[in-house]
Amino acid sequence: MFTKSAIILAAANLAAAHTTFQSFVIDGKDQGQHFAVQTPSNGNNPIFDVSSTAMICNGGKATSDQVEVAAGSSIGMQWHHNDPATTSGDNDEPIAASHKGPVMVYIAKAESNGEGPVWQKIWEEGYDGTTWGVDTFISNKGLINIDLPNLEPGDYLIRPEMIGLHEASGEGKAQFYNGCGQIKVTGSGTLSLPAEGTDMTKAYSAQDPGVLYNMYAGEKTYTIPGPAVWTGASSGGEPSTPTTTAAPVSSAAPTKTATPSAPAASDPVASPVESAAPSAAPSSPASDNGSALPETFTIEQFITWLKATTGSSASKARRHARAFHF
Ligand SMILES: [Cu+2]
Repeated sequence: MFTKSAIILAAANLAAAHTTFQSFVIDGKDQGQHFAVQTPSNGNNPIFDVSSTAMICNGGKATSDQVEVAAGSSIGMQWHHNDPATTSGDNDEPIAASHKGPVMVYIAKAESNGEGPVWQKIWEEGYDGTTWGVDTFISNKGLINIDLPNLEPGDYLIRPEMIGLHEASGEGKAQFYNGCGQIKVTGSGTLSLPAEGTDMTKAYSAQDPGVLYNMYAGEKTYTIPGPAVWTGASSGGEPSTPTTTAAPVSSAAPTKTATPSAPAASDPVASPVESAAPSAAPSSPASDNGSALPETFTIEQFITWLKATTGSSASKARRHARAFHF
């Protein structure tokens, strides 16, 4: 169990271990420090105000360079704790492990400058009850690698982002990190971005459950803030939970629009669970799917049960979280 003082002590040690997006990695090759990347005006410091214009591209200035990448192919975005990256002895490279939270990627047409409701979320990784998006990010040494949607050719801004939730039980304390890169999409892609997208200065609110969040409360669920992943995104877009398998989209059928994957109909949790729990569970209706665990169960049933159980106490945990003063 965590105690309040332990949390305060931990938080005090987390002060300045931030991160920035610094280069593209295409076909395994780093394209060069800052090449086609809008370097943030604020160093590696986080943004706290979700309505700030820094939420668009972190104060980065547009430059004339671009990275070329074919529609539907993979694109890597490399982050580091410091700029330039510390090569050795930096325990907070690419980011302090305390900075747990989601990782997301958005895209917009370059001509928009990122301003207004122009962004589509194309990838996200939140929390599966064990691993955060940031944990994966750290094990990948700060590289966010995703597959681009099958976009029509043109100039785009791509915007990786992560949120550090280590102090986010206090309103306005979640740490937002983003950066914009400039890409020229080549190839024979056919998808246009929807006319209406997300304005990054309005994408989140300070009270969103995924922004005002006590990561020390032991909740096993987490709601990634912002819009849903665009259905045109060909891959990613699924938090890596063990209950869902992202439906692979055949690259041989580039004109096909990917649909977001849903839990398979044959998933065992969909069938009613025959009650094995005799009298102990007082108020659970027999028709409730998943609130009682049978004597033997699949991992999917267990996760559903766990979500149902922890979900019911989530709002209470958040109220407690607000009482903490760091
Ligand atoms: Cu930090």
